[in-house]
Amino acid sequence: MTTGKPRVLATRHFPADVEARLAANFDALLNPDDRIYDGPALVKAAAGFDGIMCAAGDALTAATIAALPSSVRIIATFSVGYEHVDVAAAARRGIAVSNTPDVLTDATADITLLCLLGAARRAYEGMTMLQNHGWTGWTPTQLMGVHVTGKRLGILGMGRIGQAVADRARAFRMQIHYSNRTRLPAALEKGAVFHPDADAMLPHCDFLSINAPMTPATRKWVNAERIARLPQGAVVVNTARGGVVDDEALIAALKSGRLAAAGLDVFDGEPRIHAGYYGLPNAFLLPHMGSATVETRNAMGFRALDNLEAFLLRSESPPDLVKTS
Ligand code: 8YV
Repeated sequence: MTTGKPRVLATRHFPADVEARLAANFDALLNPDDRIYDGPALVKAAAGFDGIMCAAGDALTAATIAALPSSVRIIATFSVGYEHVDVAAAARRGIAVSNTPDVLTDATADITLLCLLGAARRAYEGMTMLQNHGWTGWTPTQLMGVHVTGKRLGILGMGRIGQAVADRARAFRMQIHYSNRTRLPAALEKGAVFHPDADAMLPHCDFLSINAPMTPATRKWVNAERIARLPQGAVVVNTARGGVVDDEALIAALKSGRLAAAGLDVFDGEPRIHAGYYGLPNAFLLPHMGSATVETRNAMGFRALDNLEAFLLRSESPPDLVKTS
């Protein structure tokens, strides 16, 4: 039965309030079992749909987008990152692409500090000791970690999330260094030291936080050569995209003690993460939880819907239209 409303295919099971609004405003096909569509399955499922609401992890490659039915006019991703959508291929088909900026900035910055502190203060080792009944008592030298307050934090990628990380780190009196394509105005820089050359920033980073998107230029950016430029015993934090880190190099540096610790929320090829991370005591690892609060996931869903509604219900440009670079 057709409702006369535009048709939207949801590739994932989204939060209840988001699905309720999706179902109220569109003729929506939900995915209550959260079955993952591969490319061919997505192409098949999208027949007759006007829009697709997808998420990171859905591989909307050039080939998949080229094969989408002509009914599809918009792909709205439930994420700020959109490296999983071939935007140029979508543009060639005249398909609009939108993302969800702003609404996950705070949650992601919060989890960056969790990773930074968890790594520096050996939270994983402490929790494991306790949970394994291995704590025989306090000792003066037990689980001594890296002091955070007053240290230098280098941020690669000073966009919305990088700036929110810097704001939080200032509460720890950290000295902020950053590298970004463009220098921020003084009001946003707030005294942070700008490094036009990201490599030149590395010797100043007791802590390095990756907050840059995944692009061909950032792929495996944290490699053996760059790790060698960091101070001995530095801590690396990544809450952006796993592909920005060369896992082999990071794991080797964690094993050798060249780096004191790493705090990671994202992984290349997730959820099949590099086996070398398992059992590494100085790796504080989370399963891509940066935006995982009820408030944030609802806000992401509503933001994706704002875009679908503007485009499909009101024939307006989606407010968060992703532009081809
Ligand atoms: C999301 C993210 O949860 O929005 C992003 O880019 O990395 C995550 O926080 C995920 O991508 C959902 O699609």
